[in-house]
Amino acid sequence: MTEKSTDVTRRLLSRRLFATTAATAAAIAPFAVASQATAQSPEKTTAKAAGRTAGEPGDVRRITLYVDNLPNGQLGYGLEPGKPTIPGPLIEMIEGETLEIELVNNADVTASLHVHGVDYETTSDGTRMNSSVVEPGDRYVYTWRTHAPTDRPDGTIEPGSAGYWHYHDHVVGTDHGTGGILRGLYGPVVVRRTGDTLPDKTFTVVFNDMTTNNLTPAPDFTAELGERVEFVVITHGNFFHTFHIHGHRWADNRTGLLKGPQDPSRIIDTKTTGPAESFGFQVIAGERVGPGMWMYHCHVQSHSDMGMAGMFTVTDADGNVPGHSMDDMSGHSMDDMPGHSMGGS
Ligand SMILES: [Cu+2]
Repeated sequence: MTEKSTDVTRRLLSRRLFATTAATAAAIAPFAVASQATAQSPEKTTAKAAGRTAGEPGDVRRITLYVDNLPNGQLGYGLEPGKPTIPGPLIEMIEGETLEIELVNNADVTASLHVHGVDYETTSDGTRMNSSVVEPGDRYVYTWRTHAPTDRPDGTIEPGSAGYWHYHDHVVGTDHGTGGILRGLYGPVVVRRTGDTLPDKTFTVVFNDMTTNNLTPAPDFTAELGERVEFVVITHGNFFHTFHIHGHRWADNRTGLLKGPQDPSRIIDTKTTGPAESFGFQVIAGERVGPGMWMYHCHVQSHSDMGMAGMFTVTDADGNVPGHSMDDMSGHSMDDMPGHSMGGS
């Protein structure tokens, strides 16, 4: 038995033990808020068939986001009242779009919404200092704007908004939202550029102190061989981490994809990330390596040993992984995660 398989076996065992002893109420898959243009592709497609790209930006959109208490003292954002998730919903935009987010605070503490990467005025920065926090029972509208790259008069280029970003509370516990982030008030934002390649599915991994998505061990994700899978990786808390995924690699640039065979972007399978940093990339599940149970984990050894490790399971077309039973593939959290069930969405 190789060292790797020994390790996987041990992980599966400890995972099963954990499943029987710990409550994982917060392990709920976030819903995505697709941009209008993104949402126009109705049927599920695979990368093999599709090559879908982000369309033109839509008009101003308005969504409602709820803050709710979760069991065990945790907090979450959700698209429906009483259905918070950790991480919060994936919010997608296309450069040029404006999003108005009405935050409804159903929790028992003052909360807010602070975003990274997009354009907003001080009235939308989610701080007590700028009176943009929401008392329990109240609601407040935050406005996020995005723009495409433009030429400045001085000949330089103003960058566009496209990127892998995130949002979080900025008021629970301290005026920096330290308590809100710790308890689960964070989520992913993806701003795409018109023409960007769209994924079949997106998974969000948030290293938050010594948890992953406020879970220990880390949640599991499943895709089918050949699916275009997007990972959004965010870090919060007090530690630096090193994200690593087995069997897959990506380009260390805005999209994680190469623009051509001569694109000089460095290809990596490991990236060190500190508090409030975020990045993302796309892979073809199992490309050149096939179906399997591919670990993803923090590569700071003490961190992975303490549970910052989960499974990226790539199944064949029948939903199976050669050499593993269905029982092996059922991590504790996957059972609780709609949309992350075996066989994909
Ligand atoms: Cu770490």
